[in-house]
This record gives sequence, structure tokens and C-alpha cells, in this order.
Amino acid sequence: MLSYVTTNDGKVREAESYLGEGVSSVDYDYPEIQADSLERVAAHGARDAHRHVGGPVIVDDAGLYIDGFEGFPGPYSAYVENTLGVERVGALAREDGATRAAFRCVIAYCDGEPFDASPEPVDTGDRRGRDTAAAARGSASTDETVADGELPVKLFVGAVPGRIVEPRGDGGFGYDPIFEHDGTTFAEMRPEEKNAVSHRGRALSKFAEWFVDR
Ligand code: ITT
Repeated sequence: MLSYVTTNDGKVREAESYLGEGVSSVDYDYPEIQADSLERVAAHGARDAHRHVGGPVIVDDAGLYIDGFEGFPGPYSAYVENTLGVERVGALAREDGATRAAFRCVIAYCDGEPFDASPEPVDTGDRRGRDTAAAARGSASTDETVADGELPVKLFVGAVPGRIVEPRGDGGFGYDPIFEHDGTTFAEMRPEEKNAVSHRGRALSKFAEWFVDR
């Protein structure tokens, strides 16, 4: 059985509504490394979660990227939500006229077994891709180079563009009330409606298509 590993009930509601039966959610707080990309955080988390759970797992790392703030808070979204808070992030962006934004979600899958690397750089990013990138720069930086024997992880990315607005709606979670897509905030949508357009829905859809064949 596939486990969706997260401490976030909002994510579980969306994943259940998308993936249905056959997936169980596991409430485990895998360590989130400090990194400047969701891909690295998710890949690291998936390896740890697989070791903890023992079977096939997915973890989901997501963030809000505000264009005018050069993508901030991005991978730091959880920290910023817990410190500044969603309403202040929204107010700062609106005051600055920095309302163009996007949500990104990275689903990382790990079952401990090897699989063929995909030619897409994002899918190999935490294995061969990163080695190659480091080699190309002539860098031997150990935090970017994957150690031999590291568990393979496959990544699926989804993104959705939107606008930062005054908070509206009481559904969803996190930054949903201040994120509007096509005139509706994510907090005004039911989970199925959000899944149909969201970063998470898009990443889950790519994952589901691939997982059916595995
Ligand atoms: P897990 O890591 O245990 O899955 P988390 O809540 O820490 O749960 P993330 O690190 O992925 O999850 O979340 C980063 C931040 O982005 C956090 O503040 C979330 O509330 C927010 N976030 C993630 N997905 C979101 C979504 O679909 N809508 C609104 N906010 C979201």
C-alpha cells in the first residue's frame, strides 16, 4: 500500500480526494532540510519517510512563489507562515504591488527500489543530474553531490499561476485565502475544485499516471 506521508491534514484531504482508496496517509514529521529548492527538501524527506514507513511512500513539499519578491517565500513558506503569518505576507505583497504569484508542489516518490532515470532533469535532479551539474561547475560540493548508494527518488512537479488578494474564503489551508486563481481564491474552492487546477492536483496527476505502470 502506498503511504502519503505528511503532518498536514489539508494536504491529506486533497490527496484522498484525488487518489482515493489504495493510499493511506501516515502522520510522520520527516526532517525538512534547509534548502533553496522544494525538490531537494522533498527528495530528502521521501528517503527518510521510506526508511520510517518501510513501503512505498510519497511526500509533498509545496510553497508560494511571489514574482515581485523573487520567488520568496518559496521553500521557506512554512517558516514564513509560522512567523510573519499569511495575512501579513498578503498585505506586504499588495502594498508593494507584487501580486503576481504561483504555487509549486513537488511530489517525491521512494520505494527503495531502483527505476530507470527519466531524461527530464527534474526527475534525475537528486541523483545523476545533480552530480552532472556539480561536475560541470568543477565543484565537488558534497551537499549537492549524491552519495553512492543513495535511495532513488522520483519527482513530479506541479505549478499554478495566480494573484495575491485580500483574504477570502474559509476552506483550504495555509496561503489559500490570499491566493486567487481565475477569480476565485483556493480557500473558496472545495477540495475537488482546487485539485482540478492546483499545483498539488497537477503534481498528483503526473504521479498517478506514472504509478499506474509501476
Ligand atoms: P508536511 O511537510 O508535513 O507535509 P507542511 O504543512 O509543513 O506539511 P509544506 O512544508 O509543504 O507542508 O508547506 C509549506 C508551506 O506552504 C506551509 O506553510 C503550508 O501551509 C503552505 N502550503 C503548502 N501547500 C499549500 C496549499 O496547497 N495551499 C496553501 N498553502 C499551502
